[in-house]
Amino acid sequence: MERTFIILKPNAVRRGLIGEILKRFEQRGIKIVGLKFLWMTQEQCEKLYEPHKGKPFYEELVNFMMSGPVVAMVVEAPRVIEMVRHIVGATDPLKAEAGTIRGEFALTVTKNLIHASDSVENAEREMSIFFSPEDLIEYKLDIQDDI
Ligand code: IDP
Ligand code: MG
Repeated sequence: MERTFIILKPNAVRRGLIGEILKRFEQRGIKIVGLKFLWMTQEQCEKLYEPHKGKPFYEELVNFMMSGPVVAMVVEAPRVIEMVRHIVGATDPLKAEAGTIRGEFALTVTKNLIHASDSVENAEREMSIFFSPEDLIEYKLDIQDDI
């Protein structure tokens, strides 16, 4: 079993796409173990995007991510890191496959709607910025034996 970290970016919230996006994870059988609605602080945002510091798009990205509230979540499933990246689609919406979240709803790289961790190490690091261990809930999904 594996966990990953997801953020629905401020434009996903402003565009009323929270339900549409969460539905895609739920219907796939992915279990939500942590969920928060929050407005990122500068400190949280800089920690999250620390690996991108110094890149040309860094300032724009940080400002955008703090432009409104976001939905942060931790989800659990077998091979979930790769699975979620697949559901999300390529970073550039132009290259994101049809049927992916970015491939269906996003237009530009900066405003590509959603963040998802790309490795076990980054998932651990990123979720710890927003969730403490006691925020993550252990329970059994009704569908768990059928997926
Ligand atoms: P990812 O979100 O698909 O993992 P990363 O390469 O980790 O993509 O980049 C983090 C975020 O930075 C992207 O989701 C996107 O919003 C933004 N970003 C990445 N590359 C560019 C770029 O070339 N121009 C503008 N924004 C970018
Ligand atoms: Mg990334």
